[in-house]
Amino acid sequence: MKITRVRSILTAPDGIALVVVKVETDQDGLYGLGCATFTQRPTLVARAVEEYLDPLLAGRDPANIEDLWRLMYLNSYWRNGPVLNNAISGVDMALWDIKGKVAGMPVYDLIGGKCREAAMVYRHADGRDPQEVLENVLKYQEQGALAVRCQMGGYGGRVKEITRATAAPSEAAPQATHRGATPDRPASAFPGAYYDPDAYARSVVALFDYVRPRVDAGLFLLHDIHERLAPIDSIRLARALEPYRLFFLEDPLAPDQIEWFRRLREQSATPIAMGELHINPVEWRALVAEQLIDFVRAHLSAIGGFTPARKLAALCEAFGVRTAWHGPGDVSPIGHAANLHLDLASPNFGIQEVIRFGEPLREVFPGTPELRDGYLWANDQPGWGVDLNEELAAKYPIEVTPVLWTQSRWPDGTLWTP
Ligand code: GCO
Ligand code: MG
Repeated sequence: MKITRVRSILTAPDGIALVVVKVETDQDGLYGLGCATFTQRPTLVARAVEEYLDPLLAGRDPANIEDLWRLMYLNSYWRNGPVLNNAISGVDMALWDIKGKVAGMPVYDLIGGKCREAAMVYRHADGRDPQEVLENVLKYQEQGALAVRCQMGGYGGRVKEITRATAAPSEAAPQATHRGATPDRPASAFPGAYYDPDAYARSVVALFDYVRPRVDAGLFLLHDIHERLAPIDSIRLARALEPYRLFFLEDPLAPDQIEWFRRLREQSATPIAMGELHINPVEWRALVAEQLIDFVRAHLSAIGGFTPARKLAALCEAFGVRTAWHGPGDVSPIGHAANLHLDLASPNFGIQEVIRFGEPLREVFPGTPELRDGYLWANDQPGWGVDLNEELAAKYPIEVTPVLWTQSRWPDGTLWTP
């Protein structure tokens, strides 16, 4: 069997740019699909696939996944960047899809079989104030959710976006439109997504103080700091949240702050989740081996796909760390299926993040996993069990514009990790 062509498909059925890679073979009708979604830089991933991986892989046997993964990884000499990792992931997941189709088995069967029937998921409850967040949590609770993430406003609390127009030097500083986490800022402030880290941290404690006693005691609650605080303020917040028994507190620190995790661990018993921003194995090795985190959360395509994620899951198992793979809207249904197959086959699975899959997305990707009663369910079709309707995908072109939300700023205008 030989690979004949590797190409990428860009589509945005639910309004978020997704990158899918298709690996075609010389066997009639046999192909595989993989997720390569880096939504902030989708066209670069597509070019890496078509200009470098397609010629590299043409004529090779798709059965040798381990060898092909290393071939793609080492071929650029410089490695471990998000663009190339995503491109490698697109091919890697497609090769697993092909292997499953050849064997007539879902991927979770290929890697050892099910440890559980379905994966417990958490839903996202947002709101402008604690009351609105609570209403959304209760709505999910009624629908059978077992776990809910609570956020007030965007990441970092209520964010006020200043565009170039409102930040013209002749204008007075834009005024705060609501109390709380929207700060005043200097006149002629740079454009960006402004938030006040101190007000944000206080608002999170107030949020859980309001929500926790008003929902079922057994409902799991989560929160994502999204690296919005200075390290010591994250530690203080993790301690303040202990009485509310979070299932986990996510991204209290940035990937390059490994030393701070040691301090955080000594200070707080709030369970910690980390890893959606990881791209290089050195970023997670110490966190897992020193048991500094409780849940690993890699974005599968950003670390290079299913092959490295499977190894990461096994490493975590040895150290008592559980998995909580990244599953937001900027993961394609193929990527969600890859998360799910790993969830089903990993003894140390913890929880799965998931979004509501919109109707257009389900039509473009027939076989998308089903969300039911607080769990995500896979079908038992060979490979990932998810296909791509390319004609329909073409009806949802992606849009490439400068990303504003990653220009997150503190009240004085300082850029901070988004
Ligand atoms: C999460 C996240 C995401 C990211 C997004 C970036 O789901 O935990 O932090 O929503 O912000 O994937 O593109
Ligand atoms: Mg997150």
